[in-house]
Amino acid sequence: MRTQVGIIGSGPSGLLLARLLHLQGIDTVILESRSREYVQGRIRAGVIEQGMADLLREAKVGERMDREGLIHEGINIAFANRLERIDFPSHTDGKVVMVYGQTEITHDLMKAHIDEAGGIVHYEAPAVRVEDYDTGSPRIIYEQNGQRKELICDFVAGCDGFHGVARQSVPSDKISVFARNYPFGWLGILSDVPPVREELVYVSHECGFALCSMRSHIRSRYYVQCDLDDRVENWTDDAFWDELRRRLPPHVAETVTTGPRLEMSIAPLHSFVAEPMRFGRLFLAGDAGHIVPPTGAKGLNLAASDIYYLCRALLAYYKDKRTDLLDRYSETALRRVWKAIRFSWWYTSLLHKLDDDPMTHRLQIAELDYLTGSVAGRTTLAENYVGLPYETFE
Ligand code: FAS
Ligand code: PHB
Repeated sequence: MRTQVGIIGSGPSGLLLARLLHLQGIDTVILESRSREYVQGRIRAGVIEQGMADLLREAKVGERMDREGLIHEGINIAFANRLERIDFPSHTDGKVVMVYGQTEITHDLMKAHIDEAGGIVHYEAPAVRVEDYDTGSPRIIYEQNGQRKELICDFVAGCDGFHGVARQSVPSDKISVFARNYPFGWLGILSDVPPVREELVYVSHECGFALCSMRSHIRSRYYVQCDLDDRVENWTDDAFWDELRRRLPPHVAETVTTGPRLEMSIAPLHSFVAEPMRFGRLFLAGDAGHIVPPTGAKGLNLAASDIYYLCRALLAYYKDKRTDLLDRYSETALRRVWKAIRFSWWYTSLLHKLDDDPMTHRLQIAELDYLTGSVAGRTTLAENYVGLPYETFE
């Protein structure tokens, strides 16, 4: 089988790239190891930067997001029994974020690209490796129905996430990796209860981090920092709600509406970057190239900026036989990635319980007191959270 752009992975990166290329008449085939139902059922990100919202609109899949998504003009930070709000528009020339679950984005992309446009996605067809990516005809070796097959392409987009095979198809001496693992995870609950506040609440507490988020006005997403060796089985719903309220300021805790879990899971926190993100005709995008702790709500949004650059580079090649944007993809994508990696690391280190030394938490409190009490502090928080600008790439 042959196509113009072979894509490994049908998460947000792969689906968005396929959709954008399809709208420009470029043929793609997506190979996805899991079933469509499995991919559709994943509960992940919740906050979208303006750049990603605009890209979804460009992909003509923004209609339900604009109808059902929640515009948020700020976040709250709780510390030392205080609740301090960071306003976005007044510190970023009017920028805001959108709360709209990754699950919904995946649904909208699948509906548009597969169901309505007939885009080719082979589910339960895991890629095994990418070969000949330094030639004009790279090949994706994959398995389907117990048979080994190959997809010959002009280009391969490795959109197969942190555990994918695209990055692993590159010899280790051709790729540099930078990694930092955090000694804690996030225990998350999804529940059909109204959120405790209309905007997100990030919590720094001596017992650990917490986050109050939502998917709608009647569906909430909460997280508490937990040990890496903790297990969902260790937690009853009541135990979760008690721990969340313990970490919130009392005047906020008393307004929490509790309810049964729809889902409960534990996610580890990592920072990871692979350099470069381009190897001949193989390009990495999204989690295949980088991972951030979810504290800064950057993971999904970095996938979007990668796809913004990669799509434009591929279109410049097919429309005008230009290779300059292909050559600039990795450097341009990584410049934005590293700034988000830095912010996510810094924001994670600021809000989480890092050790048992009381001095550590007091220094965190002092930094939060300074940041929320200073125009410069509120500006740096706001401009990073709403998302740093995409580079001009044309
Ligand atoms: P994805 O991992 O979403 O998709 C990769 C796809 O490739 C998957 O469908 C996988 O099945 C497939 N695949 C893997 N190997 C393959 C192979 N060999 N062959 C074919 N297909 C293969 N980000 C936020 O901004 N906020 C959050 O709160 C947040 N929470 C998260 C919680 C968890 C548990 C995880 C894992 C991530 C979270 N993220 C969050 C980050 C997440 O949203 C990612 O940034 C986003 O899914 C990136 O999308 P993709 O790059 O498409 O990768
Ligand atoms: C979420 O709603 O899942 C969410 C929101 C903000 C974050 C992380 C997760 O920083």
